[in-house]
Amino acid sequence: DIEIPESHPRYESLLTRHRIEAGVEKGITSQQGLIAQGRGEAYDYLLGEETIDTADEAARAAAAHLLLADHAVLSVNGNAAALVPGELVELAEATGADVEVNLFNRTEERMEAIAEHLREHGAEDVLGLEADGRIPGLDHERAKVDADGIGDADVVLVPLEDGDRAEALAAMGKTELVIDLNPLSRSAQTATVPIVDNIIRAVPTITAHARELQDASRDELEGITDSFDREAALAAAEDAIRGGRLD
Ligand code: PTJ
Repeated sequence: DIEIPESHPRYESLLTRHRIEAGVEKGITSQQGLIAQGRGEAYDYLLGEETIDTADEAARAAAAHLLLADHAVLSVNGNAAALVPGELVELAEATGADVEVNLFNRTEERMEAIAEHLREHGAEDVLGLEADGRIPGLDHERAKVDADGIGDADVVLVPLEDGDRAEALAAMGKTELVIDLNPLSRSAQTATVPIVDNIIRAVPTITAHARELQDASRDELEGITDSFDREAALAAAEDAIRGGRLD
């Protein structure tokens, strides 16, 4: 393991990189995952590596959707598993959501390695290995889901999703909660709730809101989801990035 002093000005960013590298070494994260992380880092740098107010509001709306759901599923890919395995398990526990491994570049080895990694971090049931359901409109491998998981879900959290799948899930009528640092990506653009923030910060933020809203009434939760303005959140994130560090 490498040692990064916490006082380093870019501590979190270096820690994140290290986790992604370790993920590749463990057979969890794909090589493409490294490229995706690099792209994400560039946006995060421009955002000031912090959770902007509208991302916090989005995280709160996402928490309300997860609590209101009949069946919520957290979709986990190779980057999410490497970066926030324990945090995803905590979010699942706080909201009653299921956890499903769902990969862009699906291989049985990586499916197994990620499921095992999540179990090591406390997950009891990990879905995704049965793959007896399909997302309509996608080619074979990328369409695979569990029929009693994402196939059945009314609310899905899809961190770092590729645009095609985000669109196909939205076309199935699912409420999509997307974590993506690029507010212009098709995933963020098609999401019911786009959370423009680093997954490292976003997942614990959603969990904190879910815990705080634990005893909220249905009316109160619906008030939060109804008043969330996705267009305004996307515009604010884009402004923050364009204004970036020039402010
Ligand atoms: O493990 P797999 O096979 O499912 O593959 C996962 C990746 C992420 C490689 C795959 O879905 C992919 O290629 O995604 P894209 O099209 O590169 O999109 C990833 C998006 O996530 C980009 O818009 C990035 O800006 C964003 N992103 C990258 N790292 C982070 C991030 N968003 C939030 N937090 C991050 N740490």
